[in-house]
This record gives sequence, C-alpha cells and structure tokens, in this order.
Amino acid sequence: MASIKRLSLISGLLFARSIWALLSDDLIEIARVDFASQSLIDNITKSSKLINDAVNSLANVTASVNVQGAASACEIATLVLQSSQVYQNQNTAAEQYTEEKAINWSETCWLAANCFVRPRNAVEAALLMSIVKTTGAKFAVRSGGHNPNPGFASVGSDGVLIDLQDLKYLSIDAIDTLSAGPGHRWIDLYDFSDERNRTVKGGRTADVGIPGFLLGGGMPYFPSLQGLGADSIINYELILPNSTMISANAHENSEIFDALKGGGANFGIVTRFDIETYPLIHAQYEVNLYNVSDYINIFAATIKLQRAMELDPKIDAYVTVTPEFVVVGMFYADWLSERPSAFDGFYQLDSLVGSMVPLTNGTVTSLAADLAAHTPSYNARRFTAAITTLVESQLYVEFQKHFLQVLEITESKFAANLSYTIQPVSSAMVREGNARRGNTLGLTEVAQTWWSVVVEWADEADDAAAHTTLNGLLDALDTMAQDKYLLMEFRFMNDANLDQDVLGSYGTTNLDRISAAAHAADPEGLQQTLQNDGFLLRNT
Ligand SMILES: Cc1cc2nc3c(=O)[nH]c(=O)nc-3n(C[C@H](O)[C@H](O)[C@H](O)COP(=O)(O)OP(=O)(O)OC[C@H]3O[C@@H](n4cnc5c(N)ncnc54)[C@H](O)[C@@H]3O)c2cc1C
Ligand SMILES: *[C@@H]1O[C@H](CO)[C@@H](O)[C@H](O)[C@H]1NC(C)=O
Ligand SMILES: *[C@@H]1O[C@H](CO)[C@@H](O)[C@H](O)[C@H]1NC(C)=O
Ligand SMILES: *[C@@H]1O[C@H](CO)[C@@H](O)[C@H](O)[C@H]1NC(C)=O
Ligand SMILES: *[C@@H]1O[C@H](CO)[C@@H](O)[C@H](O)[C@H]1NC(C)=O
Ligand SMILES: *[C@@H]1O[C@H](CO)[C@@H](O)[C@H](O)[C@H]1NC(C)=O
Ligand SMILES: *[C@@H]1O[C@H](CO)[C@@H](O)[C@H](O)[C@H]1NC(C)=O
Ligand SMILES: *[C@@H]1O[C@H](CO)[C@@H](O)[C@H](O)[C@H]1NC(C)=O
Ligand SMILES: CC(=O)N[C@H]1CO[C@H](CO)[C@@H](O)[C@@H]1O
Repeated sequence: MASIKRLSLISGLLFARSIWALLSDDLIEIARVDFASQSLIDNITKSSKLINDAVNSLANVTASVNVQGAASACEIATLVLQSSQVYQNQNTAAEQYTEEKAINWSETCWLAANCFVRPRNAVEAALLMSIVKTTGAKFAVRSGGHNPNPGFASVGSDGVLIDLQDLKYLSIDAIDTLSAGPGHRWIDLYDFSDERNRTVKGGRTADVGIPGFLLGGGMPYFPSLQGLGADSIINYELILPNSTMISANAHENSEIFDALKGGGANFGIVTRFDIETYPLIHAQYEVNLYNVSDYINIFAATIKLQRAMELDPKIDAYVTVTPEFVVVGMFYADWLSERPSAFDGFYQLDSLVGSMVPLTNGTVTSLAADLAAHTPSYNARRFTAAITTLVESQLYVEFQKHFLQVLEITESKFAANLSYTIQPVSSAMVREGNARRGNTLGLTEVAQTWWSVVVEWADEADDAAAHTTLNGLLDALDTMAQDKYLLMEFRFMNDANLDQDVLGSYGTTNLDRISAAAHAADPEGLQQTLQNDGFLLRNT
C-alpha cells in the first residue's frame, strides 16, 4: 500500500512539474500587475522550485503508474496548492470535506467529490485547470452553489470540485464600474454599491452567487430600467481551459464577450466581472400574502399590472403561488407619496391575509435584505423548471386549476412543497438589453411571462416522484400555452432543469454564435468533455 502511495506521489510530482511548465508567463504577468501580491508570486516561484527539486531528487525512481483521473488530480492539487486548500474525505480534512459537500442550495447537489479544492486567486484556478487537463479528471466549478441541478456545480467521486468562494474582491473605478470576484454573493455587491449611492443589477435573493446568475442572463429587480444582469457587464476576466487568462469585452474577444451574456459554463472559469452600476434606485416595496382561493381576482390584478408595466418601466413585480397563499411582490423605483394605480388591482382585493414585508421606502439592497429576513432558510431537495409564455389571464387560471389537482394527487403520494412563480417581463426589459449591445438569449420584444415551477421534498426515495411531478406540471403548462398560441420558445437558464434545452431555446443564430465562441475559447473542447454537466453545448 505504502509503495503504491509513494509511486503515485512521484508521478504526481512529475506531473506537477509539467503543470508548472504549462502555466503561461502571460498569466503570471497578469497576476502580478492585476491583484496578486508579490508574496503570492514569491510563493508560486518557491513552490515551483520545491516541486522541481523534489522531482529531481526522485529522478532515480522510475515507475509507470496510472495518473489519470480524479484521485491523481486531487493528489497533485494537494502538492501544488497548499494542502489546507484541498479537502478529501480523510481524517485530516473530514470536517471541511463534510462542510464543502453540504454547501449547495439543493440537497440533490450534495455530491461526494473526490476532493473539494479552494483556489485563493485566479492563478491557482488556472493551475487547477491544468491539473484537470493533465489528468483528464472530471471537474465542476461552483461559486454560489445555488443551481439546483445535480452535477452542474457538483461532481461525484470521479471528479474534482473547484470551489471559488475564496475569490473575493470588490472595487469600483472612477466611472463607477464595479469589479467583483466570483466568490461573492449578491448581498456583498449590494452593500458595496449602496454605500456609494450606486445600484447594481443582481439577484432578487441576497445569497445567490454572482457567476451562475450572470452567466444565465440574470433576472434582477427593476429589469425594465436597465435590462437583465448580464446586460450591464462591461468586461469578463476569463481563464480559458488551456489556463490562459483573457479579457472579453466589446473590443477584445468580443465574440466570447457576447456569448458569455447568457451562454452559461461553456467557455472557461470567469474570475472577475466588471459591471456597470447606476445611480441609486429609491425602491418602494411591499410583499403581500393573499388567500389562494381568490386566484381568479389575483390573476386579473396581475394582468392589469403587466399591462401597466408596458407603460411605466419603474414597475416591477412577481407573483408566487403556493398551496395556501399567493405571495405578491410589488416594487416601484421611486419613493412616491401615493402608490401607483398599477397596484390598485391588488389593493382592492379582500383576500389579503397579511404582509410579509410591509410598505417600505428603501433601496434594492434593503429590499433583498428584508426579503431574506422574512424567508425561512432550511435544507431540502429542490428542483426547478422554466417556461415562457405570452400574457393571458385565462392561461393563468387554467394552469392554477390544474395545479390544484396535482397538489391533491401529490399529497397522497409523497411529502412535497409545490409552488410556481409568475415573473412579469416587459418589452422595455428586452429593449434595454438591446440598447446595451444585446445578449445571446434571443428574446422577443413583447410583454411576456417567465414562469418558474419549483418542487421541494425531503426524502431521497422520492426523487423520481418529484421529477415526474414537476415535469408533469411543465408539460401541462406547455400544452395549455401551445393550445392558446401563447407558448414562447425561450427557456430561462437560471430557472431551468437539466432536461430542458436552454441553449437551443435561444434560436439557431444565437446557438451558432455560442458554438463559434466556445470553439474560439476552447478549441480542444475540454469544457465539453471534462466538465461534469451543465447547460453545455454537448447537451443541445
Ligand atoms: C434562492 C434562489 C434565488 C434565486 N433568485 C434568482 C433571481 O432573482 N434571478 C435569477 O436570475 N436567478 C435566480 N436564481 C437562480 C440562480 O441565478 C441560478 O441558480 C444560478 O446558477 C446561481 O448562481 P451561483 O453562482 O450561485 O451558482 P452555482 O451553482 O455555483 O453555479 C451555477 C453554474 O455556473 C457555473 N459556474 C459557477 N461559477 C462559475 C465561474 N466562475 N465561471 C464559470 N462557470 C461558473 C457552474 O459550473 C454551474 O454550471 C435563484 C436561485 C435560488 C436558489
Ligand atoms: C505565502 O506563503 C506563506 C507561507 O508559506 C503564507 O503565510 C502566505 O500567506 C502566502 N502568501 C500568499 C499571498 O499566498
Ligand atoms: C540516485 O541513486 C543513487 C544510488 O542509489 C544515489 O547515489 C544518488 O544520490 C541518487 N540521486 C538522487 C538525485 O537522489
Ligand atoms: C449618498 O447620498 C446621500 C444622500 O443624498 C449623501 O448624504 C451621501 O453623502 C452620499 N454618499 C456618497 C458616498 O456619495
Ligand atoms: C382562504 O379562503 C378560504 C375560502 O374562502 C377559507 O376557507 C380559508 O380559511 C381562507 N384562509 C385564510 C388563511 O384566510
Ligand atoms: C416614502 O416617501 C414618500 C416621499 O417622501 C412619502 O410621501 C411616503 O410617505 C413614504 N412612504 C413610506 C412607507 O415611508
Ligand atoms: C415545506 O415547507 C415548510 C416551510 O414552509 C418546511 O418546514 C417543510 O420542511 C417543507 N417540506 C418539505 C417536504 O420540504
Ligand atoms: C490558449 O487558447 C487560446 C484560445 O484558443 C489561444 O489563443 C492561446 O494561444 C492558447 N494558449 C496557449 C499557451 O496555448
Ligand atoms: C454554505 C452555504 O451556502 N450553505 C447553505 C446551504 O443551503 C442551506 C439551505 O438553503 C443554507 O441554509 C446554507 O447556508
């Protein structure tokens, strides 16, 4: 046993040496001028030397052992990075390993990777890509861990999970462009920009991660004002699968820049987002609960609101339907003395049960924080799905009737929480995106509804039942919308489930652009072959 261990250690070192050779001078140069400290450069040089010395001193021993796969990748990562950053399921790191495993929002993603590795900077992330490439190990990248699809930001024992939570840095320049590392959650960016009287287009929920949200487009508060989250990105710092670092913006690598705005995890590891900020939004908001039995009137009010959104881009809202309540978020981008008449439909309902967040004059930051404070947080297995339709009350009513039937059937089968959200999208949102050079989602400039359906359950034994239930709801909505000529092709990545062809839903032209950009970024196709899963080109 010991000799096998020793042999694989030696080959690990040999590989480590070739890995250092793979690290381009360019990358080290970028790290030097960009954000890495001199001590980091010294450390890298020092470790590199140590590894080379070790390899030389062991040159007497020759052995051909299999260095392919995740176990070797983890061993090499332990040698190349500080061992305190690599967690394997062993006594010494068992505690950190267990913590790392349970980070994701959905328990279905709590997979037991061969190791979890936490690079401290972009250079180390690039090194990890080299290790993965050299060993041919499977890998997955995780930032906020909020994507509920198992295997996207998680991987089993045949893979390495690259956890970017330590890549945290925030700065803002003279023209108010905010730069953020992928390890942050949106609340960090909100607090940071609020203090400077600026607004950033981020997640509606405070603890969502930056990269997954932005790579999928990103539905922010007040989308009619400046478009989606991705529409405000000015530059990406990206590590290509060959460990070269590039900038992608309107002037450099513009093909990759455009494709990253909605194209998902097909290009490499994003290690910095440069984002346009806007003058502070004075958000006036409230979140109310209505009795679900009043759904016909609630949907009438929703439709009225969606019409009003076409005329006033300061309106924003969402409507979440649960078995007991309808949760209605009503947001306005100004501190008015009187609420806009667009919300009257809701104020006139006598099915109001209570308020989750009372009427407040605040900012997007306080809104995200207030919502977080009123939303219970607990672990569960979760699965979501996305669909897009035109706006029509009869569709909402018909789907709710079906939903009620499904609830009844499900109740007798297994313990689950089912819900769905109507996310109103205005034509202004699409226009704002186009005015900022556009994204790759292939959106149509009309009022529309982005639906997301969610199932939440506790018992692993019910995984299949949960999937069947969710897919059944989705199929029903799909059919109803199709029958009424209301179905749209677009599927929103951030709410979609792994069976849905998200990239295909962007249309042929966009799909071709994404493919071409992915080829430019990754001619060897490593993101497709070694990456565990995701909304990848290989799945379209
Ligand atoms: C509670 C909750 C609230 C949400 N609210 C919103 C919302 O308001 N608006 C909205 O649009 N969406 C929302 N979402 C959806 C969310 O945007 C997606 O789940 C998104 O994928 C999460 O991003 P993350 O960084 O946390 O994801 P992760 O799960 O870490 O990663 C998601 C995907 O991105 C890849 N990835 C991660 N980091 C990088 C990187 N640095 N470079 C390249 N690829 C990377 C992963 O491999 C994976 O494929 C919400 C989700 C939850 C659970
Ligand atoms: C360099 O290594 C030393 C110890 O080896 C460590 O204390 C220090 O934090 C490292 N510096 C960086 C920037 O990684
Ligand atoms: C290689 O082995 C020989 C004989 O065992 C020994 O004398 C020599 O010092 C070793 N070289 C290195 C670099 O370890
Ligand atoms: C932000 O705006 C407030 C109110 O107008 C002002 O008092 C404060 O000085 C501003 N802060 C900064 C950093 O500009
Ligand atoms: C909701 O309305 C139904 C039917 O009118 C009623 O039975 C139920 O008690 C109401 N629930 C709440 C929480 O008010
Ligand atoms: C919000 O601000 C407006 C304008 O100052 C004021 O009239 C209104 O009463 C405030 N609303 C709340 C809930 O504080
Ligand atoms: C359903 O939601 C409640 C909180 O609203 C939670 O306590 C419960 O655990 C959830 N049930 C399942 C099966 O996830
Ligand atoms: C890495 O890939 C990019 C994109 O294909 C290419 O331009 C670059 O030359 C490659 N770098 C190295 C060191 O091979
Ligand atoms: C580290 C981390 O983000 N853990 C989260 C995992 O998911 C649960 C349930 O949503 C959260 O409570 C944890 O904070």
